[in-house]
Amino acid sequence: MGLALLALIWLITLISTYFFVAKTWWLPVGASAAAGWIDGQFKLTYIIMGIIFVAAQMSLGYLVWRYRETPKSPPVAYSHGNTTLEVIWTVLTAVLFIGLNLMGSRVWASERWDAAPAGSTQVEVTGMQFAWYFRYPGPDGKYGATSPKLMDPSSGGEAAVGLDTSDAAAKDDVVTGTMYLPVNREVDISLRSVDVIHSFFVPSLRFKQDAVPGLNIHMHFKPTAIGEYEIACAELCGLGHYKMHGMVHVVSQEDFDKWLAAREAEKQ
Ligand SMILES: [Cu+2]
Repeated sequence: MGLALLALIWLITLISTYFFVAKTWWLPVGASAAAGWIDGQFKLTYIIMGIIFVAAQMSLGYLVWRYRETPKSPPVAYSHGNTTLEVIWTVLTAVLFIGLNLMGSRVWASERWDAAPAGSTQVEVTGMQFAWYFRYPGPDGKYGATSPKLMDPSSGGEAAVGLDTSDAAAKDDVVTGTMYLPVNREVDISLRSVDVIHSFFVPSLRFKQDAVPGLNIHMHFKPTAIGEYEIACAELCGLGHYKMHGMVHVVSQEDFDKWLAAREAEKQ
């Protein structure tokens, strides 16, 4: 029985480790400036945790077998264990946990707390049950006023985000259901939510941030490869959560300008 348990524990350990080593369910190829940084952090975390995981599970399997019950086994005795060892592994775990957190938080903090560079593409992202809307401030570079009183999600587009069309700055605002971004230019995002907490997640851009009702959350990131990337809502936000999906089209600056000009023209 001891040997069967040892084999089972080792087998589960090796099979689950294999999927991480073979990167079976890995993230898609990174397409933003922070991707290398974030992937490096993932790698470091997985390597350290992987070594600890394999060592712990292998020893567990071995000990289960080593101290199996035999006719000669002595009666079970209570052992307190070893306080010094407990202190050591608790401190080591804490150092590792806090250290990895501090390292990882620097990536997020640089996108959150450092101001977006001048000349960034401005996009306001609004999450609502169950769609994403994207607003561009237009040639004046200023977002027009919005009001919760004007919000009508069933109408979609400008009405969904509650755009106040009587505001002069709102005249050239473009609201779309698909996100377009120019490549290799920093994007200054204003993230908002109409109803509940949503999470704007673009795996390829390694970007994920909650949208919280009542808050306008500024973040910035830089897409570095032309392509189409999937947006998912990463916060369970209601019955239609699974279909709260969208696309980011990262295009050349020229294509972006053309696309935006076409949207402006549609408005007139
Ligand atoms: Cu959602």
